[in-house]
Amino acid sequence: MESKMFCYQCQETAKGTGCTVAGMCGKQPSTAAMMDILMFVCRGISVVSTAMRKLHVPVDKEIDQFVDDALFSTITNANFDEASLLKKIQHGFALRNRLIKEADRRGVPLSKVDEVEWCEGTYCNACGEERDHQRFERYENKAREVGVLRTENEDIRSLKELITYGLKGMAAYIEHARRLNFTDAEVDAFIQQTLSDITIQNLTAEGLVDLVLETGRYGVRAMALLDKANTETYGHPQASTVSTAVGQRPGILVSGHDLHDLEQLLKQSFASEVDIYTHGEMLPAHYYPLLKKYPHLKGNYGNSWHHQRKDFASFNGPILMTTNCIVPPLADSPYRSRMFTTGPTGYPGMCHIQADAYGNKDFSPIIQLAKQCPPPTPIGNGTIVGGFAHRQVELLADKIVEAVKNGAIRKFVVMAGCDGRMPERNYYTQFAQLLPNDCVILTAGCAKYRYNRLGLGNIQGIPRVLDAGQCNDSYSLALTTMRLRDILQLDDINQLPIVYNVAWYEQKAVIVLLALLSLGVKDIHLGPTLPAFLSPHVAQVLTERFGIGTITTAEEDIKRMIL
Ligand code: FSO
Ligand code: SF4
Repeated sequence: MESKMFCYQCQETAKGTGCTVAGMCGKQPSTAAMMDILMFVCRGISVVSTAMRKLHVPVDKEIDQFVDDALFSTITNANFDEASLLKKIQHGFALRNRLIKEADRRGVPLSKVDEVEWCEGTYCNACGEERDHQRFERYENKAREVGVLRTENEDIRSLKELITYGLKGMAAYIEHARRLNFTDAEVDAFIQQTLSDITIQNLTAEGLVDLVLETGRYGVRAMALLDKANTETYGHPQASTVSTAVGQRPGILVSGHDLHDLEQLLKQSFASEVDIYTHGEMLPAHYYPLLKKYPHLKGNYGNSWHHQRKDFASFNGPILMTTNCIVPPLADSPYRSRMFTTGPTGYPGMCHIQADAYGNKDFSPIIQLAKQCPPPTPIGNGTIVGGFAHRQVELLADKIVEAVKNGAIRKFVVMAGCDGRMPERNYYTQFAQLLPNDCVILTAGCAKYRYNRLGLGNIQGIPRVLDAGQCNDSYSLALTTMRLRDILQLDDINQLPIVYNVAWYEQKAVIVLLALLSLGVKDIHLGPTLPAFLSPHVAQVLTERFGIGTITTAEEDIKRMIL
């Protein structure tokens, strides 16, 4: 039977091989087709923009912004809304065609690839007229040729997709930084050059492995940029205790990663008699001085992203999704009409809050709705401790080094990454519980929800779970390890008493992984399963070159990683 779609970019892919009928995430084949076309558009734009840059012909910043937003929109659980994807595709083709004309005018030769030459039917290259009213169907048909399976060789496909998913994660981080007015033109040029290379160059497996590492190096740069953007805008994260209790006033729940959206909402709702709560990956907002100063930033509600059907139902008020991860609400869900999307996210029928030309958003519909809702139903009454990004850890450095030297800390375990629905992920809770008392967990990303409320205590005043923040704050963990290497006067970070037991789910975790590899980190245990997009041969190469492996049972892994 011919498959209806093909996607294997996340950890929950069907049967551990690929979603071919519908996405395990809820993505429909028609939506998958729109995403394949959107990636096709991005590759076409990138071929042209890269050729122009090579001949020093300037490329409009709008191109960078479009490519980053488009890549972000195709990340797992970000956008389920075909209408919004269709708009992006049309805009993208128009940008591509404009670039082609400009390249032509400036005498820039272009590769004759389908991504550049295909006339999508809405705007004819020759006359610029609208001429195809069945474009959706045309796109669906075209998607069959240009999706992941367009590359026949399994190993080349595997490496190209590994790089592409890394670029998607990188684009997400760059997009967050851009919202705070921090940009890095070289990172954008790299993203487009790499998309161009994998489209027009006949790269060998060896060449692609080099490109994997180069992608990791730019991933570090992208995360550094976002770290700078976040800390220069909101101050350095501080050790903080976040309440999981609720108040008496109605609330708005904010999920995803975009701090700028949260800040705008906090400002606009300041005098509205409503409270703002964080969900999932928005928890680290409470660690930033210029966000935690808002008295109505009340606390953290619920659990990691995949608990949202339960958490959103009992929250009672509106929910703002600033980024992934969206879980499609059930048809009779009590909260569907209370959900709003913004930025790269989208869901059919949900109200989308669009930014104006200056990036400002009007959140008043959400605030008005909140005022009519009952307060959240209490589901927790405790606290979460976090805020251990690089500056805060630096302040603890003497204590930490002393504890390592006197044997009070035996090992650090980097358990950064993502959470997910699969029952196998209980492994991470068990692993944390079985971890000897002289071990400290370094974490970032939503993986932390598996163990951040276990009450694992502290060692000589150092919490045993040091949460640096969101998945992008894995950069902080890298800085921390490099700092420890310097203080302990070691030549190599792999000589540190650190093991890596990283949980992955979607493509932001892929760029974190590639960043760690590019920094020379060896022996990363990746779980709960290795990515389906790694072919057996590519997985073997990564194991031989970087020591990448997966997990077994919590008991066995404690023995082999710690004891
Ligand atoms: Fe999680 Fe979702 Fe942050 Fe991801 S909420 S899974 S790696 O989007 O980005 O950690
Ligand atoms: Fe399947 Fe993951 Fe792709 Fe969704 S994002 S279609 S679950 S592989």
